[in-house]
Amino acid sequence: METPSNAEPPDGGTPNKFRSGFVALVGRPNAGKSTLLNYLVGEKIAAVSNKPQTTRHKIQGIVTQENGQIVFVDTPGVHKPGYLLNRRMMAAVHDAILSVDVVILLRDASVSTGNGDRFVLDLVKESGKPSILVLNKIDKVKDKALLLPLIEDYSKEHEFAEIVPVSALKGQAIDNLLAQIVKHLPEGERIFADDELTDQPMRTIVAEMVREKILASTGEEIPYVTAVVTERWDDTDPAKPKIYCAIYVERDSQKGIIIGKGGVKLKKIGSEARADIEKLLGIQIYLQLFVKVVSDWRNQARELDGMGVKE
Ligand SMILES: Nc1nc2c(ncn2[C@@H]2O[C@H](COP(=O)(O)OP(=O)(O)OP(=O)(O)O)[C@@H](O)[C@H]2O)c(=O)[nH]1
Ligand SMILES: [Mg+2]
Repeated sequence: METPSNAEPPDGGTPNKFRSGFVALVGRPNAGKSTLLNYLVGEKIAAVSNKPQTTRHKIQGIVTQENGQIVFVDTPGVHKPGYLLNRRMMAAVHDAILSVDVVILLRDASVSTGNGDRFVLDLVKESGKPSILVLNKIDKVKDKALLLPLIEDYSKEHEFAEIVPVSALKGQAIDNLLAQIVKHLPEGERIFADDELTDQPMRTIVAEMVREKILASTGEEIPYVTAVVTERWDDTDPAKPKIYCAIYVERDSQKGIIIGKGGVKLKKIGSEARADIEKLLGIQIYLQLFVKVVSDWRNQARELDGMGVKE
C-alpha cells in the first residue's frame, strides 16, 4: 500500500543534498494533525482531544534527519467560522498554507467524505503548492481494501505528489511519510538547530496542555467557550518555577462546570496538566489555575489580541 520510495527528487536536484523547509498540516477538525505532530517530534507539544477545534494556534514542530530538516506547522481544523475567534483561526490556516513549501492534507480515512473535506481539498488546490495526501487512522480501517476507492477519488480531484496511509496514534508508516516529504523540500541548510523540537514558547505549550486536560474532562459545550493563557511565569526558584494560567469562559455557569463540586475538577485538570508539563520540562513546577469570566470574548478583538490569537 505504501508509495514506493523514489530516490530521484522531483525538482531534478542532487539526490543526496540536504533538504529543508516548512510543511503545513491541514485538514478537518479531529483528523489527527496534532497527534501526528506530537508523534513526529517525539514529545507532546500540541493539545490532542476527541473534540473538534482543539488546536487554536499554529504550532511548529521540528524533525531533523540525516538527509533533511522538516518544520511542521500544525494548524486549526478547517471549519465554518462563526465568531471572530474562528475567523482568526481560519486566517491562520490560510497564512500557514501560503508560507510553506509543501502542504499535507490530513484526512481521517476511517470516516466517509463530506462537504468539509471538499472545502479543505479546494484550499489545498488553490495553494498551488506540492501537496501530499495523508490518510490517517488506518488502524481503525480493518479492511485495508477500503482505502483504495478513497485514494482513487482523491487522485481524480487533485494531482497529489504522494498519497501516504498512516496511523499517527500508533506511529505506523511514519518513516515512509518522512521520506516522501523530504523529497519535495528545496535543497538548503538547517533552519533550526539539530536538537530543537519546537520554536513554540513554553508559555504557549503550558497553556495548550491545560486546555487539553479541560477538553478531556468536560462535555461538548466547554471546549468552544474556553481559552487558556499563561499569565505569569515566576522563575525565582529555577528548580521549581511558579506558573499561573488563566482559563477564560463566557458565563458563570461554565466557570462552575470547570471548577466542579468543591473544586475537584479544576484540581484534576491542574494535576494532569502539571504531570505533562513536568515531563516535558524535566523539572517540577508549581501550577496555579484560575477561571475568568469574560462574556463574548470570542468576538472581542482586544481579548483575542491579549490571548495571542493573531489577526
Ligand atoms: N485510532 C486513531 N485515532 C487517532 C489517530 N490520530 C488521531 N487520533 C485521535 O483523533 C482525535 C483527534 O486528534 P487530534 O490530533 O486532536 O486532531 P486534530 O486534527 O489536531 O484536531 P483539531 O485540532 O480539532 O483540528 C483524538 O482523539 C486522537 O487520539 C490515529 O491514527 N488512529
Ligand atoms: Mg489539533
